[in-house]
Amino acid sequence: MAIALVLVLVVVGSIVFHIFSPWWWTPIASNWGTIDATLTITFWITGAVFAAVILFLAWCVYRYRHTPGRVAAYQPENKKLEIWLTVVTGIGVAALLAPGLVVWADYVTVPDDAVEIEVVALQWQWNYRLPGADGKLGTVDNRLITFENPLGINPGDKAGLDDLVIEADALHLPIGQPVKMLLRSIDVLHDYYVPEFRAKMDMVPGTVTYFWFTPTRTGTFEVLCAELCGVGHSFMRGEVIIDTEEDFQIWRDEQETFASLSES
Ligand SMILES: [Cu+2]
Repeated sequence: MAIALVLVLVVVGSIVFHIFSPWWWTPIASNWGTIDATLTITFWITGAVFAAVILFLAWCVYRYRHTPGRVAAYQPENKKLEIWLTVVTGIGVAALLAPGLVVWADYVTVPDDAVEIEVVALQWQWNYRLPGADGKLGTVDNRLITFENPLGINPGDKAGLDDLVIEADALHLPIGQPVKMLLRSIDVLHDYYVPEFRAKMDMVPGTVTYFWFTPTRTGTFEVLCAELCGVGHSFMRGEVIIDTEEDFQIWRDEQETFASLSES
């Protein structure tokens, strides 16, 4: 009886803790509300199953408690119960997976008007490259990386000369503008993650990965590396500042281009 009661309390306690927990998501700052929705659906389904299983266990502990003279009956097959459990489990698993597939399709379909911004990760800092007046990023090659050319921009490619180079400093982005984040790493695996944007992606040396998002509110947001990348991993932080269009232009005009960096 006491164990059955403890099991019921575990369920009640878990639900109460979930409702009153001080830990919850940071307020969202991007278009990815659907990612929160999939998590909420997951919480509802797993929460309901958790409560159902534990309460069933509590009921069994109470209902079939030891009574002198009572013996257990062995029932290896029960078709009706097996069909019922398979169908309910199948629906539950499909409901967990299907919303994610819909959101993932959006996540990998970059809008045509997205601006390309490059993030270059290295142990242990974040660098960025923004397209210059031509609106295009020039080609790069990691073999061209030097102290003066930290991103390995190809000096022979005219499109790269006006690219803006932000080295180990905050990235500014304008509110409401979809951005495609092109992710490069020049050493080990990293992962670009801003919790408020609800978007992240691994950065893999030798390839360019990406994700896209649209900032929906101004403010300063912390960038974290979400892939253990060496002893400095926990210090691999940065800032993204979402500006109004006017503030963004002011910041943008102050940045150094690749051409001006190579002259100095
Ligand atoms: Cu890292």
